[in-house]
Amino acid sequence: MAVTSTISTSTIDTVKEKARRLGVYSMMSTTAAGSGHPTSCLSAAQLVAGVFFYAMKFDPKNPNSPDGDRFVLSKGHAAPLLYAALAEAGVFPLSRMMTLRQFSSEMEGHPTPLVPGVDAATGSLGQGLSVGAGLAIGAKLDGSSTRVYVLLGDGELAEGQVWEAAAFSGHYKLDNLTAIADINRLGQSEPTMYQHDMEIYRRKFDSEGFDVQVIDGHDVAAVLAALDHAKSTKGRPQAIVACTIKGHGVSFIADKEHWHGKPLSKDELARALQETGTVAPIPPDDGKSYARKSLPKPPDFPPPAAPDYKADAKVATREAYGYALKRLAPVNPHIVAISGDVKNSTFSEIFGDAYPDRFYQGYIAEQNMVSAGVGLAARGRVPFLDTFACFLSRAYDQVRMTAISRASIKLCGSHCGVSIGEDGPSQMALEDLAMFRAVNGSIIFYPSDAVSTERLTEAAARAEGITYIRTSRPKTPIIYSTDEKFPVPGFKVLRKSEKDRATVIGAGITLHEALNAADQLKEQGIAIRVIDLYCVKPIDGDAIAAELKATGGRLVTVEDHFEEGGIGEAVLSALSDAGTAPSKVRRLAIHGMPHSGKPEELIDAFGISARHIVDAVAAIGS
Ligand SMILES: Cc1ncc(C[n+]2csc(CCOP(=O)(O)OP(=O)(O)O)c2C)c(N)n1
Repeated sequence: MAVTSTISTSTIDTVKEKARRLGVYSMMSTTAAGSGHPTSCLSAAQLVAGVFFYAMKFDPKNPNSPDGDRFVLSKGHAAPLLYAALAEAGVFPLSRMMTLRQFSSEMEGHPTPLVPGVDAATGSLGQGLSVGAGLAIGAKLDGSSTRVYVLLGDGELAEGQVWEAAAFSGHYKLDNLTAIADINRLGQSEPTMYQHDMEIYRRKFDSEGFDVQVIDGHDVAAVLAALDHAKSTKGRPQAIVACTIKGHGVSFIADKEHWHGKPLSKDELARALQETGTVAPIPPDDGKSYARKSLPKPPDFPPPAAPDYKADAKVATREAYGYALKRLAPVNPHIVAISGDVKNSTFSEIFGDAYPDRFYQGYIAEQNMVSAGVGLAARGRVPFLDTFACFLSRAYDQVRMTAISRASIKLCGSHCGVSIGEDGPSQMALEDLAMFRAVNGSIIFYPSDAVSTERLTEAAARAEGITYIRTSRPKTPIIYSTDEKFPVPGFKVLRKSEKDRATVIGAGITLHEALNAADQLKEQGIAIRVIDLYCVKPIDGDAIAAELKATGGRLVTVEDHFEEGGIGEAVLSALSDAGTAPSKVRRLAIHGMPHSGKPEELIDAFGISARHIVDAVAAIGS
């Protein structure tokens, strides 16, 4: 319900004028660029002007300050409107805003954190409310009064992730989070499902625990009153559901279909400005970049206590991940964990039980979990996010956007491969290495024992960008002494002699099969070199090449993953980058559709057991 308030006429007039200018600048910059979404900007001009020039606590000289309020443009295609607001606020000159979409400019077609004032990349619709929830949780953890505003489109509200985020925000009573929904009736190709049925949107947000106000989004007095009311709301997030017109203020584009994503021609712009009024001429850009020079990085921290395992213990790497987080927690207060309702399988509950204030139940909403991690990272937190490795594929677009956000998040995927056994193929991750290898700048750890899991989890906490930790379900023996170091990139040579016939590379469960194969072959008088590829990306191709050369160039890779994009391909491409190739190679990987069964049975049936390694070594000869 809209609320009356005592906002002065001059304040309202000031914001009205700001909104007018933001609309004009959006049309001008998109016309200059020859592409962009002016009609999507015009529907939200009053909303954004209200946020930036009335509600937000915001220092234009330090626009990413954690002390300030945050704005997330979930409908990222309205970037020109955001850039106009930032320019009008004085973050950078208006002339820079006019470099929209140019190769030499940080003002890209959709926002990225290279633009001062932006925390996360948007443009893949549906993710902004989750980012906002992460920022809001981060602010609460910091004890900060920061508020977070998120602008969403109505077409965008069809994305399931928006409602994952709404449920999450409502559940955690994020009263420092305001969602503003720009209900302009039109999507890209046709009207939205609910068009201007405001009641549906009211009910949807209400059912997730939001305080909801339905307003006329072009009535500046109503917008400001709604923002005041949101600010004063305690105990729950707020939604301002704003009825708007796409292309508002320009008669020949307002509420018209087929104008989405179309800039005005120069003549059309001139006609539009006759209706909206003009602005002072904007000088040409001087070429000076305003791109942010530094983005949030994981803070450094002192070494944690050493892992503590008996040499003869058998511990699953998934369980060691939980111990690692718990051991890291006291030395790194920035660590926060979210689990997708599997904390008792991924073992993040070991951390959560010890540090309940830093653990969030993400429920079964992996997309929200990943994007909330981006918000947390933007606030200087070190987010560890976990689920079964196979379910991270549901959030692959969010992972991709994390890379564009240059955000440092840590993902742990447990239950990789056929070695999970009885649960069957729906629970087995067999594509995850391929998926994460393709992500720009990603780091992939695949530990084989509890000690390396702990050390690599520590390395993940220190790493910039996206780090993926692949853990396994079965218990495995301890291989390493607790003071072993695991450099990145790197691998460990676990069996080595002058007479090695072949290099066998495995990781996780297959490393143990390779060690078993080495023992069997030794009994036949055959020596092999065994490598633990604990870091699947990046790989030091020169160092692998040196080991390979010493074994006559004969290579066997063995992995609990489909052949495509896994360890075999990773090793071969690293060798190729190092200017070499194996003389003979066998790649043992999962082929065909796996099935329920006992782990050992499946490892053998799908061709990655010690027996198959022995055969592969025999096949590539001496
Ligand atoms: C996940 C995703 N799907 C499709 C698109 C392509 N796309 C860009 S804008 C848009 C329409 C958005 O409509 P709405 O959210 O109502 O925003 P408006 O432009 O109307 O303000 C679409 C389909 C996208 N960017 N992201």
